[in-house]
Amino acid sequence: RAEADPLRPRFHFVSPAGWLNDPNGVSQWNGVYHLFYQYNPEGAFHHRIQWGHATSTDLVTWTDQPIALEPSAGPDADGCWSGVLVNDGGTPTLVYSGRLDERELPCVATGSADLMTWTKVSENPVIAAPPAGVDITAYRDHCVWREGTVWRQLVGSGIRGRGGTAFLYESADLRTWTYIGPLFIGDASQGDPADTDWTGTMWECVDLFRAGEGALGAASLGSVQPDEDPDVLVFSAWDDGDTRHPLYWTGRYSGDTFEPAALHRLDYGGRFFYAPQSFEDESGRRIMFGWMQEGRSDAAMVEAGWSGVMSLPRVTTLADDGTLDFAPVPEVEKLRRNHVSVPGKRLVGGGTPVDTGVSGNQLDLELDVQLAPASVLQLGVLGSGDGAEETVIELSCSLEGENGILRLDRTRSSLDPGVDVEDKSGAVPMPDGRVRLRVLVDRSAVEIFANGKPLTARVYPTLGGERVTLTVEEGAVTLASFDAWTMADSWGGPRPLFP
Ligand code: DQQ
Repeated sequence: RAEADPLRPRFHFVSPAGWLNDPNGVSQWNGVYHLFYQYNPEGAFHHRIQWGHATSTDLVTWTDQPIALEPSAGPDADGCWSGVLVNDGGTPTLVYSGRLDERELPCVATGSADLMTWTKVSENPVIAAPPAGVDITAYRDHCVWREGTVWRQLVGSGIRGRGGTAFLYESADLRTWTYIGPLFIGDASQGDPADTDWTGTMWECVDLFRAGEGALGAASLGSVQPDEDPDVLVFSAWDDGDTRHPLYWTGRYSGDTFEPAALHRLDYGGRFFYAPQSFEDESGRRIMFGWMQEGRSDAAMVEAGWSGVMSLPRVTTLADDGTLDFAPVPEVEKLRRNHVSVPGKRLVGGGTPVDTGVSGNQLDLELDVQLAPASVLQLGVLGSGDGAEETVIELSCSLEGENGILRLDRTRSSLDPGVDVEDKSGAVPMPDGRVRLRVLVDRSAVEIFANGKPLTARVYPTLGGERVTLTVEEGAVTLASFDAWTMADSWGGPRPLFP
């Protein structure tokens, strides 16, 4: 079952067995990139979560390492949930959520110099209880940074009847923490759970960093002047209903609070790029990973034997309008093979698909297009010859020709009636109708970037289609360039799946 699975991605990171969810402890340490992740090797379901671990020198090929953290008698007996890695004066240190009896508390483990063996500290849990007297919805996940001579920590949470929040703490040694207060409290009464930017009743996986040139890291947080680049508070909006999507506030972190300026959607795929975590690498880039969860039933996951895909690492930069832009790290281009360049042309509406001559189920596509006002361009991928299945990426330009919408239409992406095919879409700036579109297709994983705005999702084609088509549904589109590559497997072949 393992190697033949046509839906298992080949150049995205997937776990060697069972279940994967959030990226954890993402970092670069003495030149080596470390990716830890929420892992259940026992099967493709979320249970008694451990920390899987993989390393890389190029963010493209990964080497599996021994399990970093496993539940043991004590505060993490029921799971080692999400957390981060920090450098405590040369000692690699993990701060994570220990789960016991359906609640989570902050725990710490220290690592060997090579980050391969981890020892839980005797002080665990390092915070004995959530803040007293606050009616919380949940309490877990961590953002930890050095500020001057102290450590600061955010723990994701929510206050019942009000909204999501992050509690701020301070410590001299990562073992004893003083509660400061909520950094900022969202307002769950604004909007409702159906909104793609509803802030939820709990914030999972909070991640605070400085945006902008040089991607200043957490070390300099708190030292900003009012006119400088914004700080960014990323969180995964959660609710005990269905709400699961990543959002971010831009604003100013100063003193003990965060003054929000604007709220943004982080990825238009919503739950398909969930629980993102970022770090600043040794070259000063801010790199983010997210969990591309499945869009199929629990039973289908168990049957497949694996679940969850890690997104490609993304470089996060600050756009001129104060929002974040994203692009896959350039290292990914190492996997490109068989370059095909589709000749530039002007395409006019009529809705007839043009075969591009490009095909494959592991692809990197780069298009530079200009849409006339009110035009609609569709790029079909993973299309079967008979057209029965196709995943459609659509760009539409507004009447004024400066803004538009990126949409992913999955209604024909799969003949399997049991998979998620909900429409995904979001706004994209399109100055002069111009769009630089990047699409990475890796079997069931699709990552789309339109002028830096990402839309990530999963698709489950059943017919093995590989066709790539272009269709101008309305108006006129100039195809300035269209480059396509086949993407090699990062494991030199299919990623084996261990039972
Ligand atoms: N996943 C972890 C939690 C986190 C959630 C558990 C987000 O720590 O809140 O596996 O997907």
